[in-house]
Amino acid sequence: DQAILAASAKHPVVPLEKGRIYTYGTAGFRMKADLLDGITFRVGLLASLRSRKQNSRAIGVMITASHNPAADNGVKIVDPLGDMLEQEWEHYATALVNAPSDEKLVEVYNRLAADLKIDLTAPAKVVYGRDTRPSGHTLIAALADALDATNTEAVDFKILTTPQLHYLVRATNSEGTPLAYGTPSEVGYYEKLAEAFGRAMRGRKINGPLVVDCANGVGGPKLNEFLKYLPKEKYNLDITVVNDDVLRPEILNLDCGADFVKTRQRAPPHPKPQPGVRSCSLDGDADRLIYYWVDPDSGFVMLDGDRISSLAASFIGDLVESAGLRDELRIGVVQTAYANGASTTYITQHLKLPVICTPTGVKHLHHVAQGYDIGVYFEANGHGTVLFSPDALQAFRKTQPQSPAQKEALDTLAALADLINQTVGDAISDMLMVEVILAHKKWTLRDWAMTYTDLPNRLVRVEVGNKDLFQTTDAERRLLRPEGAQEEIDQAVRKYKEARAFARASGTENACRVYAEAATRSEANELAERVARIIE
Ligand code: NG1
Ligand code: ZN
Repeated sequence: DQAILAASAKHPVVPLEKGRIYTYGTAGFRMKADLLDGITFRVGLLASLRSRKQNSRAIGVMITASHNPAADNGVKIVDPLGDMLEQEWEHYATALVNAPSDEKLVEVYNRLAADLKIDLTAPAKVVYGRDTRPSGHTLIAALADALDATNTEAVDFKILTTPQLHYLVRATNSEGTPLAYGTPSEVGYYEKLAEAFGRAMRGRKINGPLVVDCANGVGGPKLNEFLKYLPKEKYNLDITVVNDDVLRPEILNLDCGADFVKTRQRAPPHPKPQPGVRSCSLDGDADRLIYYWVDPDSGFVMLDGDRISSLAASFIGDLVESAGLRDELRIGVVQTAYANGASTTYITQHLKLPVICTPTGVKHLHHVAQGYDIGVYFEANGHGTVLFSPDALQAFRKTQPQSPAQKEALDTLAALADLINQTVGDAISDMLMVEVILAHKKWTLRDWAMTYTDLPNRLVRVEVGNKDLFQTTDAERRLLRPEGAQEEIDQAVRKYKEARAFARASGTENACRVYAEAATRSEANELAERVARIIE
């Protein structure tokens, strides 16, 4: 207790105005970096408790604010298998962080340990990393003080992408077991992905050069490093890394990156887009991916998370068929309400695969995807992955092929399961998956874009007095409160063809979001504005 008290005094939490508290949200704690020192210290305390509760397995802590501006930062916890912190524990994080004094903090800490039957003398281990934000350096010091005060083994992996940290947590905990996920080092990550990429390509060639915009974030140096592990000539791999300047923090996520491309629906202005060149953007911590090109005739064309999801589902579905496993393995596609309606129709009617809709936030999608043998999940913003169950992995290895085609399908599936990050959405791993699929299908980005036509849509952010008044049901697609609002939205939607609209409170900002889609662009805009006026 004395050690925690003394260390906590060095890392005070900045009090909020009366009635407001810090909450562990979809992305952990995320805000202006200068508010985060005390919060990060307390998250360190929780990570040590979590490790002790989880039989001393390693817990991860990642310091990043993803696509947010450079002045922000954030801190989140990664569970032993590399997935996000169990939801129940988000409340414990909130309780620790909002304790009003150092003494109360120790009280909450000890009460949690007692209630959860945690042995505070058991070993604990926390592995951590951070993105390229300058504030990360001091936040790591706060975290290290908490680990020191609680006698926790600390492993500092320094600067990493978020998905690399998730990989390292799982690799650390599975090392030396039959479920070993990979060597628990940054090099181990590159080697695993490069080897799996080679097996998945099976001698095929990449279909043209690719420009990768790294949002001036951690993805830049990491992708440059990773490229050293890939034999470029062998696969015709011609990747140009742009926006990879991490020495000027102020340009992080500035007019570039996956979030810019998705929300502004245009290519980053720098470097000047070359018509026809295949391009993609990562976000500031390299867990989101958006593809696009500027068409000499029709202008900017974007291939977002829904496209990546349907591309993966289509390819993997065909492989499962060729592998003779269609009746054995259940494939499901998980989306949120923000998925374009045309993608949902394409997946259910053309690919004949079930689509499940969950609330926003990848933890919800991840959880539902785990219920399938092969669970494909992506948010429209480009964050997602494909999960393979132990049964699926076993089937890829154990099925006796009756033909060379069946063998090829089984081997390709096994390679994809190694190539695709199983812990969390990973832009670098997802990019390689997309490249493998396009190479197998011999598709250009235009071929990919031709699979279906997106319904015109519009997303608007609406300032409201109190966003907590907005309660939803049906995976956030309908409002329960304020009373009467949903009836008004329904009436507005009925005025348009092929239309859909919903409103919900943002989980990461103090505002509501309205999404609308309809048969034409002007109708989608009009509907979005009508709904915005209803909830304003
Ligand atoms: P909120 O602010 O709850 O809409 C946003 C994104 C989510 C998710 C989280 C976490 C949209 C519409 N919402 O959530 O998809 O990625 O941030 O980063 O893009
Ligand atoms: Zn991110």
